[in-house]
Amino acid sequence: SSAQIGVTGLAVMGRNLARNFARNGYTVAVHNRTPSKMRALVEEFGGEGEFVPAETPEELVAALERPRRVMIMVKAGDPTDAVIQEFAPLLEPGDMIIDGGNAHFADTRRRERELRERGIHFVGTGVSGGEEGALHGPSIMPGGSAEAYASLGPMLEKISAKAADGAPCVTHVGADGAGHFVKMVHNGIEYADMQLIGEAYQLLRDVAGYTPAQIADIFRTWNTGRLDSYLIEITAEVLSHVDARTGRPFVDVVLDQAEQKGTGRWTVQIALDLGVPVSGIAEAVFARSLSGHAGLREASRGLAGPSARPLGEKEAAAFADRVEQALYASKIVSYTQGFHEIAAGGEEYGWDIDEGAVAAIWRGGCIIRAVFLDRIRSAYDARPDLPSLLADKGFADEIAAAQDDWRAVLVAAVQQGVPTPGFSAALAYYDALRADRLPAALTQGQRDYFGAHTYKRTDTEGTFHTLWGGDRSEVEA
Ligand code: NBP
Repeated sequence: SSAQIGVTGLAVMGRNLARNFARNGYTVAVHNRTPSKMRALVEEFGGEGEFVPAETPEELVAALERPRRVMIMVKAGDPTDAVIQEFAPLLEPGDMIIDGGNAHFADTRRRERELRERGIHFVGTGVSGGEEGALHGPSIMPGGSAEAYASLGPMLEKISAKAADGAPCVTHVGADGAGHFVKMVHNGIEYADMQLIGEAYQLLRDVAGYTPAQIADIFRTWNTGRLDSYLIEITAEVLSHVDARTGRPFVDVVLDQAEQKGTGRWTVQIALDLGVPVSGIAEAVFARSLSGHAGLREASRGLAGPSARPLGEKEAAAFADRVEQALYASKIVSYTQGFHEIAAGGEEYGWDIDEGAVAAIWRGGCIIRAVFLDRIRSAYDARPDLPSLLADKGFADEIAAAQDDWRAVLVAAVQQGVPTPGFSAALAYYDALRADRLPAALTQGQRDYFGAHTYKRTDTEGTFHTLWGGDRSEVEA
């Protein structure tokens, strides 16, 4: 019994995480339901470090030092419960089960509670960065108890990605499901980032008239500035890729129907429950669903509307600069919304989440890694009770400087019929927040008219109702 950690579930993610632990000097017991995958791992990568092959759950558990740490990397949902059922009876109080799959945080809360009753620590942890991240260093978002983190944290810090300043991209996010909650919002923000980049591309293509190769160069330039990020970098790569079969731009031969696995949808569903406006993330999820409705799109193709009239060379370059401003401002808004959801989740579930620390661990390893996250971290460091990212003077100033261009880009998009749900939702959110008065007052009047739902007044305390069907006098409710 010498292994510091056991990994069960050795598909792409589990295999690479096990290798990452081994490469960092840990002895790793490895197990998979179908043992051939376990044997293949040991055969192919056994030279990278110390692996203890386990054919059965009993063998895996027997190989571990105490308190035991068993990491589960299987398909989220029922398979995770099945594996917990298999391992929990073999463990003792003080031992730990770590679920690194993409679990729904509500499942993680339930599992944590059930295992806690048996004295077993359950650490639901978000792991971002795909298979490459798992091998070379992911961004890790563990929940669970502080006691569990004290024992597990140093190992996670070792295998995690490191930010540019050398800080490990892992932090104890909060109790029970906090880690999976934050991972969920991370994915929602990722959807929004991708949608905004997609809209920028479409505008550069249709309004500015650039080719995919030219747009790739524009993204490369943007990637040297404040938009510097993994997603902008790979966007340039995808746009400059030429299809070998046809010689056409790759982006022109791919079916334009985006798929999704569900974490973006969860982010929006939970935001609806929490009453948090994450309109940018919601538009990103809806944009993917819309793209997939092939029949509906086919039936709508003849609908009237303007077609884009590409700009001349000089105007196009100026327009591209404006699109950069619009993209950056919209990005600030979607992170504002995502961090609002994290704060609201923390309040609802009693997690003490340090938003600045969350921004910091997203700086490396994960899909949304970006220079921008340093800014968010600094904003929260400067003011831990920041009510909204837009309340940070730096971000507010940047939006102030960007907004004329942001609005001009949207005017062009609307006039030329280019759909920009992400840019538009972000601007509407911004304008609604800064408005002196919202039509919510009228909504309250309508609700009181048809349903006697009452309203409050701006000039005096109390709750009121107008006798709409009578003499329209006001009564106190
Ligand atoms: P998969 O999600 O494809 O799951 C395959 C693994 O689950 C195999 O080891 C399989 O064993 C095992 N498994 C299943 Br399915 N049902 C089982 C059961 N009833 N009992 C025991 N084992 C069972 O693997 P993955 O793509 O490596 O992802 C693992 C986790 O990490 C998932 O939760 C995923 O959402 C998450 N994640 C994935 C990525 C990514 O980029 N792929 C990124 C971040 C997080 P078998 O070999 O015997 O069939």
